Amino acid sequence: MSPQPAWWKEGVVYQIYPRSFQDSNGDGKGDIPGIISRLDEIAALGVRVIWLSPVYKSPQIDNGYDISDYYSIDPIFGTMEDMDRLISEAKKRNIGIVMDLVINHTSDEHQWFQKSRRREDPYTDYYIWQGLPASSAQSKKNLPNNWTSFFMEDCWEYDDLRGEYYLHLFHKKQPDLNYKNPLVYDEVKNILQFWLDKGIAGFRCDVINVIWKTSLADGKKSIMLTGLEHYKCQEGNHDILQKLRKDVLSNYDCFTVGEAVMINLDDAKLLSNADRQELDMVFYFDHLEVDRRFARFIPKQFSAAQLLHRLTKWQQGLDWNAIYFENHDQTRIVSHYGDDSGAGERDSHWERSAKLLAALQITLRGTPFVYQGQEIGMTNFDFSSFNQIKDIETHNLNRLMKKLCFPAWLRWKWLKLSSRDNTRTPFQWTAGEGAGFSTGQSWLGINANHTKLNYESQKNDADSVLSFYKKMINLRRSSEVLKYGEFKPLLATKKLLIYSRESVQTENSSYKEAASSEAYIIACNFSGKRIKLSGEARVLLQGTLAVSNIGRTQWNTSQTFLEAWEAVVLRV
Ligand code: ISL
Repeated sequence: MSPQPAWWKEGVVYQIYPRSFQDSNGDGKGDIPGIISRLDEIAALGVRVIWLSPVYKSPQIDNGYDISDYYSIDPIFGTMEDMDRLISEAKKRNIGIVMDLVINHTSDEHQWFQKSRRREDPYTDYYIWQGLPASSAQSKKNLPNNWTSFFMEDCWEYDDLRGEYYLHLFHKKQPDLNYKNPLVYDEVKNILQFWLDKGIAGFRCDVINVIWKTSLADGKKSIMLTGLEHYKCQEGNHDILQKLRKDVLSNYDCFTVGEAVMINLDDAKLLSNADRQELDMVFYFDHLEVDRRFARFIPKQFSAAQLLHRLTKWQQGLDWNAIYFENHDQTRIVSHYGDDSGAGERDSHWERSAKLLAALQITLRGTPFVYQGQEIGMTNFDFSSFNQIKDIETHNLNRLMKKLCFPAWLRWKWLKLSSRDNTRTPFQWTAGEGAGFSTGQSWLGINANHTKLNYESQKNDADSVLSFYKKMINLRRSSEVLKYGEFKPLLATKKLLIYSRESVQTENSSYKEAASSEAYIIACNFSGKRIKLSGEARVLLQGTLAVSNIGRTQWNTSQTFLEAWEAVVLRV
């Protein structure tokens, strides 16, 4: 069934992590005036929406995902006037602004929490408070239950003033809101209305599938997230999302994309399929964990066949997908699924694999989300020790692994690969001092490869990674089939995957008959070596060359191999 057209399905979304994008006042942290100064560059990429990671007032314990006031901008990022200017200046370039909605928890410095711990009505039950457990049997640590947090700690913090424990699924300075309290729901409604009335284009909803805790009973012991079964995708959670849609979101021309942790396909359908009237899209993690165990923390072998298998599940399983390869919690895709050797050099495995991953992402079915720096092929950080890392999750995981007697070399090897700081290093605008990001001391280390890998050296280079992203985004914009056509897996091996995008046909017309209408075949070689094409692959790869990432000018249908890290997009 072909998806209902919508503007947010047609455009590309560009995610900005304000702290690392562009600093305008030399304090070493990016800010809103810095983003405004780069709107023309963003518009030149052909994006239709900017997703802004949090800029609200915050103690910045978790870089803004700990909000102390939803109605004001944190001074490190600027003022509300700056925010209004960003929304209007972006609109002039036909770019909508999507805000990050972090409502599973607030900062413990939010006035709601300060009043709640003092039992000041009506805030007394705005959070999830528990007295000391009746019998210590409940939890050997004498905590209300045995739940473990996303940041590898216990989930309960005792508050002396209140004389009770409060729940925090993330850091102890991020207490969870109590959605069983209708006043909390009203507060959230007001936040949505405030920002939508400012003319924003929608919300990216942070961990939006864990906000309703059905019970606080002990969870089944598990290596990660003990207790998850009591708060993941609960009925109450779906009710809240349907109410927010009916009460607020449906009154505006906007869209929502929800980050949904630990979900399977059925969970995603309930959260985002059109007939559910909840979210418009969800971010799942499955497609980025092909070569990982335990979320993204422990590496294992990559397989192109496994990747195609997982992509196919979601591509064909959901009404509409949110297609992302990077964000501020993940690692750089060229270092993850590609090969970042020769970073910044022409026709290196870095350049080829960065372009291959662009061709793959932009030709999948769904709304593409491009993360800042991905469009120039930024790589994982080049840190050499833990003290260069700022991310609380990485430090907590290191502490836990140390307690479990993991040797230092192994802890560094695994955490270097998975740390969230890999995508948080400052944007590499130039080869110069501070990479054109800041004239001050940047809050996080700048990758030394910025001398060769930077926006400035790519912007006027027709064969750069940046130009390739622009080409792919343009191709998608001009193609109904790349936007709305169905996705079909055709062939996959350990290193090679081939799939097609074709206009939605009724079931009784075979593939060949459909040749009359526009269709594309995409083939990607995920290895640093030339691979021989099987007979079956050669039969499939019939068509005229639309895009090549290695400078081919035509596709010879008798082609018998793909070069190292080669991708071809053929029009059939
Ligand atoms: O990526 C993760 C799991 O693989 C976790 O790092 C992440 O904590 C989880 O996806 C939730 O992320 C969101 O909420 C967190 C915040 O730290 C993340 O930056 C945000 O994306 C708490 O608000």
